[in-house]
Amino acid sequence: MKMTFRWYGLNDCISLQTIRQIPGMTGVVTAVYDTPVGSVWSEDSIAALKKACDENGLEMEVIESVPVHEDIKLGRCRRDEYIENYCENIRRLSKAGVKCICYNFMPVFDWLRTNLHTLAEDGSNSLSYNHEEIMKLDPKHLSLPGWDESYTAEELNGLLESYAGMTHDQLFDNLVYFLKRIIPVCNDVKMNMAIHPDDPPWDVFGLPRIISTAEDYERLFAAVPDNANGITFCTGSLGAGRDNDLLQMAYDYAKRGKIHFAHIRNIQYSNELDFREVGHKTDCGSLDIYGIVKALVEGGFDGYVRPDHGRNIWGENAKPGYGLYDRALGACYLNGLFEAIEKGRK
Ligand SMILES: [Mn+2]
Repeated sequence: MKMTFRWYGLNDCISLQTIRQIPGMTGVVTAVYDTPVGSVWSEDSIAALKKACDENGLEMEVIESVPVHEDIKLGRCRRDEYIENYCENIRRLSKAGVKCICYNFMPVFDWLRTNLHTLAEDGSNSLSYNHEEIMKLDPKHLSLPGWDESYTAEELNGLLESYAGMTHDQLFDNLVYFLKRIIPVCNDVKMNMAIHPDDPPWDVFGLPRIISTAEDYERLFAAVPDNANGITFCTGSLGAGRDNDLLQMAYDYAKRGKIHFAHIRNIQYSNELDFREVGHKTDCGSLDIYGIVKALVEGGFDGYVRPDHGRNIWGENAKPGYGLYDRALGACYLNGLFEAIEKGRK
């Protein structure tokens, strides 16, 4: 296992000098942020990130994310051009020493929350999700907290219309089309692809979502069985699905060598669908983080881990979910769990 920390590049207010001081940190998870989705990343931009990491004794072996252009998800005619660009990014990143790429295949929206600053009793605040509030929203006139307003209202409406009537099977076929073209490149250059699950793991605004359950994973692995076609096991995303058996999934997919990357965080259920993000420790929330780490270790997991979202604590007012303090605490807790469980088995 290698413990890593998400870093938003040279403009991140959390510096690499700071990250390297967290005990047990081996590297960062980052991306090139200066290029439009679907384009090829410049070798200079990749090299600048790599150089900064090298200078701080941190590895840059995981990229999160190389985003997938909507035309690929929609199966539009320009998809081949965007897939070729994606393949070129895989080659360039591999040349820079990257071993794993995290991506997702969620139409239009990725993560969805209704409040980014839900206050807890201890005075900390964190992200939360309220399904009723989501249902009340009109996706065509959306104002969601944290939603990246990279689309104008018109573009968003156009995009939503393009997805009208798209079924789960059609979206899945478009994912397989994409994977069948990129995985041979991954095999050539020894890159692992790690698809992030849907967050939350159910359809939103009538848009299909296809990486939410154990059944979805079986379909994914069967369609493209190569080892390079793996997953990002995100406990907070999958854990919002009350029927997902995270311990079983963690053990099973680790055993099959499918988990290239793990995002670990805890959430507290407030009813059947709603939740808020909490501290990483098991008894802070509804997920058995100890049990999940134990299942990963027993399954032989040897991929990358990062503490996923943290709360705002100690007066920090960070990018939602991505402050320093709570994620650093999470990393230390997770390192402790891994060490104890791994040594306990010897
Ligand atoms: Mn995640």
